[in-house]
Amino acid sequence: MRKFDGVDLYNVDSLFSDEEKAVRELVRAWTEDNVIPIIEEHCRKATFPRHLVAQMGEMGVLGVNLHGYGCAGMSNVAYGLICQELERGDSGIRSFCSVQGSLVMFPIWKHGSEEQKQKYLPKLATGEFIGCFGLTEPDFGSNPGGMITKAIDDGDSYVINGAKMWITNGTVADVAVVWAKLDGVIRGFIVEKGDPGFTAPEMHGKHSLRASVTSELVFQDCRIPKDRILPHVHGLKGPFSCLNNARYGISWGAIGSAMACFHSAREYSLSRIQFGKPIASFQLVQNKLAWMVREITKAQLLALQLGRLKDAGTVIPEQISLAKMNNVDMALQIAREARDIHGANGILDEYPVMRHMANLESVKTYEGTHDIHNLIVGKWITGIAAFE
Ligand code: TGC
Ligand code: FAD
Repeated sequence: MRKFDGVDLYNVDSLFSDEEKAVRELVRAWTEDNVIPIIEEHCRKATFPRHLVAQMGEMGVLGVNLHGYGCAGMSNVAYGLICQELERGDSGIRSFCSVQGSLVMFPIWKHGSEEQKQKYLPKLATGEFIGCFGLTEPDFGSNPGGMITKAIDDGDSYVINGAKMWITNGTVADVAVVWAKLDGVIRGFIVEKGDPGFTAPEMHGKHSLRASVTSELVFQDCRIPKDRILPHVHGLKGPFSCLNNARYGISWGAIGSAMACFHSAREYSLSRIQFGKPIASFQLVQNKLAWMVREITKAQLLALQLGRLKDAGTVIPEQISLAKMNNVDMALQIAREARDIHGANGILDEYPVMRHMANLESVKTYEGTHDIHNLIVGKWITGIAAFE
């Protein structure tokens, strides 16, 4: 198979800065050399390639769009391109980076005390610490405002009781940013591995994101010191402020999955001979490939404009919802068409398409399901919240 060299019919490259292109090339080469050769084996065994964490830290991609505390302070577009390249390898690797940077480092950076920032951010940036983000509960997924995990004020400690589910990185995390109600108001707490009353058993049996750790977080009279509350945020806008960043990254990451599936389908169609000709010479196959490039191109321009709005500080959550919903849907459809072009071979793990397809089923659901994002945009259009 020819080496992947991007998908860029519209010269979108000309819209990136030199720094943005340089970081994309760095991460593209790293993914090619370090993720793609090993990822199928990790998926087969359902193991997370943990040794990659320090390498990601060394490249500076963890919390790359944050300033200070050992973070690279690059643009949101650069962060998006990093997500794209990581997810071309595997959604689980991009998930790791999203959770660490957008869901753990961001809330500490934005809502934490100076002491919390000094203590956690440099180690999270290098990958010495791994983080996870606990919002979803067994009975509260799309509706996190109903959460029952609760903290009570007990002298010099907070005591947390409850459970979180579907938490990326949970079992391997050193630091968990956990959302719980204190006196009925949602607050963020930093729970550390080894805190009394805290366990994080791994969830098994996933057909999707197999190279990513997914866990429960269980709090049974979990006692943490008072200085572990995030002091500067109250209410649901705390976790949602983090989700804005992670959903933004996903809108780019999905393009990476789509590119991987398109690339594999194009190469396969050029080499697979049926009826005496490469299948790429048949009009119906070309129609599918042309449709893929059409959709990838639209997704690239959508993500780029979203990134520029985010860099300008004018982005609104509804714009992020539209891009997350569109680009993940686009990638999932491309994965399915790419599988079709590979014929029976498409179901083998010799090719990346089925893995991307299965991963994207999770990506469609997490960080707000496709339909929840539809409803967020629907509310922006009509002024009516149709969630309840
Ligand atoms: P609602 O009444 O609309 O809002 C409550 C408060 O939050 C504020 N807010 C936001 N703030 C910042 N950014 C946003 N995007 C915000 N959206 C809402 C809002 O202004 C309000 O503030 P205030 O001051 O008035 O209190 O909330 P609701 O309970 O009606 O919920 C609406 C809904 C359904 C859209 C929301 O709950 C939702 O987005 N649900 C989806 C849940 C979700 O995305 N969960 C993700 C879990 S984390 C995850 O999946 C990680 S995957 C990691 C990986 O591996 O990559
Ligand atoms: P539900 O909310 O039960 O939804 C089920 C279906 O009902 C969906 O189709 C949904 O769109 C639909 N639905 C729900 N409400 C409405 C409505 N009002 N109107 C119309 N349709 C509706 N969470 C974390 O906190 N941290 C993590 O790190 C994390 N990582 C994850 C990793 C993986 C691999 C997965 C699969 C999930 C992860 N999640 C995480 C959880 C994820 O955010 C939730 O799964 C997601 O928010 C949806 O919640 P749910 O699964 O409970 O589905």
